[in-house]
Amino acid sequence: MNSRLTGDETVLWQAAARVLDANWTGGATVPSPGLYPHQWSWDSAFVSMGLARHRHDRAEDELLSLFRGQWADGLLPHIVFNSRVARHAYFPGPELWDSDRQPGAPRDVRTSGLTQPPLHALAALRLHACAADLERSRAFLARLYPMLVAQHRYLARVRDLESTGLVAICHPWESGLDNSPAWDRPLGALQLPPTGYAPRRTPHTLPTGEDYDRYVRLVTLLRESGYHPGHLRETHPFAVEDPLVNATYLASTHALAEIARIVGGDPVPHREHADRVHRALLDRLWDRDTGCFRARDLRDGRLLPVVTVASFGPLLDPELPAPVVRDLTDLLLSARFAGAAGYPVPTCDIQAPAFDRGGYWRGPTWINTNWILWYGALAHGLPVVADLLYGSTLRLVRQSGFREYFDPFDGTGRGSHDYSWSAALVLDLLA
Ligand code: 2M8
Repeated sequence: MNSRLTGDETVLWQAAARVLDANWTGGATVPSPGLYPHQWSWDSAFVSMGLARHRHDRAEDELLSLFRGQWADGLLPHIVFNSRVARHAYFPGPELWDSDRQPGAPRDVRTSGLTQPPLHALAALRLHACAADLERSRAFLARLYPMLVAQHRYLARVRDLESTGLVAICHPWESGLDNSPAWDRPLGALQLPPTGYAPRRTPHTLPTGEDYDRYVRLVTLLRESGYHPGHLRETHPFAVEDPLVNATYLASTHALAEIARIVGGDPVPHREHADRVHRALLDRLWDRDTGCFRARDLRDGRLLPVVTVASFGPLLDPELPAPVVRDLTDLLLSARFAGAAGYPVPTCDIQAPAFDRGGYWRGPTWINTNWILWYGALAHGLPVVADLLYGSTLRLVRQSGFREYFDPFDGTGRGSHDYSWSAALVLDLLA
């Protein structure tokens, strides 16, 4: 624990550490014991950064445990299932994905067949930056490096659908912002046969049953194609270049270059690739007319209309030109995103018709997205913005605890209690 913490901060720290201890299953952390009883990909990246401040050994195990689920082509699945958890405990369970019938999937663990924002190299480097035992940490990085390289190679080979440098998501779950209003248009265009799935998820009012029919339909198409790259490229109906996903990809590509340097590998190809992703982000997703980044629907070539918190993701790009950073911060601090009475950035433009203050990823404020913006603001030398994000994010957990998400106007906690990344990122903020 940081010895300069005030009494109040120490209490917060200890409470956050208790959440992570309680959600530790022996080799990894569940996002929340009741609602999400398996291991999730970007959750583990966030959680590892908090664990690094509390139990460094566990932080490394967290990432290694996730990579047990990696497929032969490098795909790092968004869920690694715990076989000891009852079948009905989470929908959709392993049977939806059939990973055990895929030749490239691991044999000893069942997984999903989707990705999530690739923050893992960035997380691994952050673990190293606060390691007490540098020799041990270097050995950990050397072990993880080839797995990270394979993860990035998969993204570049299989998910760069139009050879632009950017990667595409093929399912809303891959964005991490599941029911974001940004996905309403491409999801609405999806042809739906009747399915037999009916989610029973009382703590959430959203996504709705109809959203789930569409989510399941997209997975069915992927599974039936054998998760084939050709299907993704040519026919899969949901293919979107998202600014937040690509910003995490870019930040992790930079981190990969640094990890390569530390472990005696060649950083140059990673640096060159980062440069390509940086240029593509600006060429393809920056919308000069509205002064923000937007997701691009590859199936009709158009930018998606709703501005969400993902539009600020490219603050993670260290080379973002100063005028672009200025436009983004102006929007971030405007009534559309920061008008929420001292609480941090909501998931959707408050003035958009789709904004819903209680609607999961359609309006509430989340700790992880605000952590990303805080991190990006610091890297761009914007201490005032970073301080605002820092203070308002901590205010949420002081007021409502480590909830999954929060009302952006009054900070009321929503969704699950004792949510791991909310606790972990508070540890990282306080460190
Ligand atoms: C939520 O996503 C899962 C599907 O992957 C779900 O709704 O059941 C999202 O908040 C996602 O970003 C997160 O990683 C996951 C586990 O916390 O839950």
